Amino acid sequence: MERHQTLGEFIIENQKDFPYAKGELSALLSSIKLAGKMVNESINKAGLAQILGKIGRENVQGESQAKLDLLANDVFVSTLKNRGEICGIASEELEDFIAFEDEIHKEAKYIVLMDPLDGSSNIDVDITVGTIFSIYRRISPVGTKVTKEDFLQPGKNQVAAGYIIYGTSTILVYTTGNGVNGFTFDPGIGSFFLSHPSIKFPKEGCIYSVNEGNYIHFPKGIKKLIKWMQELDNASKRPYTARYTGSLVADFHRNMLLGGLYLYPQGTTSPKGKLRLLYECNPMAFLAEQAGGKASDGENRIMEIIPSELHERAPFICGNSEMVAIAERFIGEMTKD
Ligand code: P6P
Repeated sequence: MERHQTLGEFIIENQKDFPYAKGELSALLSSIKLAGKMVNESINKAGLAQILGKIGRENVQGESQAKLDLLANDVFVSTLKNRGEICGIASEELEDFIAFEDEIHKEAKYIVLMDPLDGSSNIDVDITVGTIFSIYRRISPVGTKVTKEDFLQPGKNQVAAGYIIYGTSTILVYTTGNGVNGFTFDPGIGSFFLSHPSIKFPKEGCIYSVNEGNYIHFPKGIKKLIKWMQELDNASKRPYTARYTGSLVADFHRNMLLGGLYLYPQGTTSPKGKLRLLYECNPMAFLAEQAGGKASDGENRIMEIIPSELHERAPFICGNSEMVAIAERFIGEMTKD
């Protein structure tokens, strides 16, 4: 009987793509897989285990923290630390990065940045949420304590990135720079199986994802773009449709499979937009480019931006190359006026 390849088998089979790695990256990806299974299990029974709701505290972003935000953060930090392949980790839920200072971890080559549970405001109403991760090789000397500079690298330096989408299925999607592959979790067996090999954006897309409640705050070019997509007689002659869940992972995943554009532009109330460059924009940008798409801040390639702060934000326009190019054209035309 033909069976799908497991994530573990896929990771090992593709380890040869990293001649310099002696399996550390493979072990790190496997620890992410394990943590994802543990978070998935908690999410699926959240309503029964009294782990829904807020904890009455705000994170460094000023966003109220959900109980599952902290649970997911703790699961990923402890599981990745225990595997011993990273020298430090940064998270949306932690003000500063964590340096693992024992001898074993100081010898590790990799660092991870993550949003342990993206879209968590959707949890209590049972809408899809996700985990986003981004992996870099450290730039400080192996054997020393990890530094802030290790975390403030441009997105083009990522060695791997991905997300786990906790939806009608739980799917781990990742890239190591050799394309994008998706693995669906089979809870009966407890393994992820290759279900979405070599994912590519469809050439054309007709979905756009933006919070139109912020329309009055958008730059003129974005307003013009949204109205253009809503007109039936636009040059593309393709009726666009709006889909927005308030969960980046869910909107990105759907748009990558069906063809679409995700926008979180800057606005008068958020001069650099809302999404965080290091653990939302960059990993999704890596995936988008590996799937034949694009990701920009409206002018510049997202993965070229040199970060200056751990939690800095960036305007984010990501999806089909053709749709991102149209958005950049509208923005460019309006800035010339
Ligand atoms: P808004 C979730 O908080 C998040 O970071 C993304 O997952 C999501 O796309 C966006 O913010 C939603 O923000 O302002 O539309 O609620």
